Amino acid sequence: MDNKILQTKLEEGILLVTISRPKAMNALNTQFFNEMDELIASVKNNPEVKVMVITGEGKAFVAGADIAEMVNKDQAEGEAFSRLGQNTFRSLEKLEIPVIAAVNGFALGGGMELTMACDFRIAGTKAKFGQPEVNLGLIPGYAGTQRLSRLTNLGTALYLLMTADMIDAVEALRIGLVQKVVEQENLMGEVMKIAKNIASKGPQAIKKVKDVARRGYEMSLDEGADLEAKAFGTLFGENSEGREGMSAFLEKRKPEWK
Ligand code: CO8
Repeated sequence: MDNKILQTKLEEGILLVTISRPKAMNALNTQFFNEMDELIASVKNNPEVKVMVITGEGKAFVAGADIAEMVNKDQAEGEAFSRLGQNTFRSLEKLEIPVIAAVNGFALGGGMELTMACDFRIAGTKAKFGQPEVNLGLIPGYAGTQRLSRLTNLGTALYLLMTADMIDAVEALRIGLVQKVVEQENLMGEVMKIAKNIASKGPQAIKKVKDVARRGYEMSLDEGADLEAKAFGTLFGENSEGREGMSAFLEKRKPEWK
């Protein structure tokens, strides 16, 4: 029996990662973070992987950090557990390739924080989002207090963080937390279609657009625009991807990416 929490499948350049601990609603424990760190390291060294998709098995995406593992922690251990998750999610966010969250069900607490570390979120109609930490006398610990306001706005973030309200996929779409809502039974089909579409684009361009948009978001407009100009230039060298893409257009053929 495979006791791994992360089940993976590589298909046409798309790495589908299923979080599989359904008896505990896929709650995030130390084993999860260790496996995710290993997976991120292996993806960095695998040029076959063009896009990563993360989903959950059963009725949850992830129902939060593992409360049973957290309950006996002291102050130093609590802080360390927070940093463990923060570091993993930050490395996930910094992967060069796109990472899509396919939100199939409950994405609560650390689970919602995981979706927010992905590049964008596609939700099935059964998806539910929430930051219920204050119900437990806690606060989010995987940078949810930071990412939620950046992805929506400060008022929306504070409302959700303070009320611990659980919202459905349509409300998540309305506040800009998710980018698309699809019928539950079509979720994985739709997400794979989106992932394959992205994987068909110039791979260097996709990596650059992620890098520039993400890093630029934390800079002034002038600094971000400078980053963009430099990245733009790199796509023009001899044998470059941009040259191939533009030539293919003019020659009315499909580009051949390296
Ligand atoms: N941790 C551990 N076990 C969990 C968790 C969790 N987060 N969520 C569910 N489970 C377990 C339940 O205990 C239950 O186990 P058992 O069968 O052994 O009793 C099993 O999963 C099934 O759960 P339910 O019976 O409750 O299933 P329901 O369908 O009735 O309810 C819910 C589903 C609504 C998802 C419900 O389980 C729930 O409310 N879960 C907790 C949600 C929550 O509060 N999440 C936030 C956790 S705190 C957090 O994420 C902080 C992140 C930052 C941490 C920083 C580190 C310090």
